[in-house]
Amino acid sequence: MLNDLAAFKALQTHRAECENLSVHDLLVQNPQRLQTYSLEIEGLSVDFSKHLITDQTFRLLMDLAKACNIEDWRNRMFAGEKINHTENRAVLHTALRAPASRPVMVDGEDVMPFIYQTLEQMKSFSEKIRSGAWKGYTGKSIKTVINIGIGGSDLGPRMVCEALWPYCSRDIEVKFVANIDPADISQALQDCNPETTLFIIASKTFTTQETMENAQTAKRWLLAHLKDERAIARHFVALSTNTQAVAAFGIDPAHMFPFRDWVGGRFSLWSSIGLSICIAAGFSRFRALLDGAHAMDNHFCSAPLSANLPVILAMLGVWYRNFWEAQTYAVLPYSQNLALFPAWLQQLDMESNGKGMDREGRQVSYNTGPVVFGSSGTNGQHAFYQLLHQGTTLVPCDFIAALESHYSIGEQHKILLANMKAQSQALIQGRALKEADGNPHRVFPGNRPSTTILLPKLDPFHLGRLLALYEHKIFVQGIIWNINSFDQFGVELGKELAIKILASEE
Ligand code: G6Q
Repeated sequence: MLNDLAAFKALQTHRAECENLSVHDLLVQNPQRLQTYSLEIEGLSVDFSKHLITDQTFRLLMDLAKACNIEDWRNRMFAGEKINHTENRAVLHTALRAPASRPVMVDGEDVMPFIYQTLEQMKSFSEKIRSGAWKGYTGKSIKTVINIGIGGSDLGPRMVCEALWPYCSRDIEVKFVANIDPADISQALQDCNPETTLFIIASKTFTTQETMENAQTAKRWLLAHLKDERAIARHFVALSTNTQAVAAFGIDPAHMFPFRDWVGGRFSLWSSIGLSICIAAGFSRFRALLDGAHAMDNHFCSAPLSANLPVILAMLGVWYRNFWEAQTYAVLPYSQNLALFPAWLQQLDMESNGKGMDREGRQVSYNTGPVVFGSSGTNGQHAFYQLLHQGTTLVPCDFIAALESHYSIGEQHKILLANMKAQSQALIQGRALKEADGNPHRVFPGNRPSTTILLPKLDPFHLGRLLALYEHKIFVQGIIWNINSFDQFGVELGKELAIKILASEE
């Protein structure tokens, strides 16, 4: 097991030596520290100088990464090996953003032609919707698009559409319905005109209870107004792996945008699940998002471990989770357009690494994934940051911001960035009793770690890189913890019980 490895034990011994480490002192004493512990890769800069680490810690963390064969596992994932062993599936969201020229084989088939054929289908359809060439049943162009999906079929595209808002068409409104609460679909339909509304039914399995129920409601709503089954073909499309179920629902498989079982739900925004992004922001923006993610894939595959961003972020997370017993981790984007990023990341991280069995089916004897939470800054500062600064729990934080704003109105962006800098500084430097005028309530313990990630601008390319950075970080942690990050059996029991409860109430 992980905690039997010599590299793990060396970190345990080293941890005891870090008890009195003051990172603020290290920062003051060593002006080179920021340079040593930051990386800039084509404009994306990551500052990890405010972590509870020394050169020795960093070396030992990299030794652990090596001992866990990160590079080997990474290569196996990219090559299409079935590393999701509990479901006997490959894990190939990376192929969705790769160039067409390099074959990726799954079960003897090169999947790249299929990927590019689907991208072509998405391009052509989204362009027709955006130009108004696609007509609804009564001959009118589409004005509202409603994506009905949940979990991975919702959070990714919803977050990206919000993040790329400045790039999105103002002529077409794109909405998202996920919840089985009738309020969700009812409110989404409230002001829609059935003649100009398109429904995207996004479901990998096409059996998910919430999505199917909401899709049926949408179909009834449409037919109640347009009174002809033939209208469905002009107002419904499906994003799925399940052709049979799509046809059974009444959607022509010609209007289905396929993907394959080697795309996990929480990694699916790069697949046809991204159709709403193509419609909202345009296909070229979606392509730029894929290209950004691919650039991060290349970095992850080629950079040595000690200069590899996903590996560094992952190992810092392991340091706190396994050696400092940190239960939680906060993600704090200083960007209104990234307001949904914490919810997306929460699923990505907690569904991937919230596991207690190792790959061999043994109960682990060490911590795995943390509780992930967060919200956009500066809003969070006025809400839960109190605990980050003075609470009794260590919460490592990630601050994320774009250096350039899309908006030059007022002084807001400058103030936003100043606040972010101030927070990471306050967390690490703290305030001693003397500086707090002897008032213990105004003391900040300090020594609270954070990473700062800066993008040049929140554009599709850099957003793609940021998302892939976190995907690979979580992958690396799953390998260290020897768990399968790609299944999600933990969501099943509740689903089964809900069906039984429903049946018993009928
Ligand atoms: C993600 C999960 C889960 C999934 C939803 C929706 O990795 O598997 O969030 O995306 O349960 O599933 P469908 O797309 O099959 O409706």
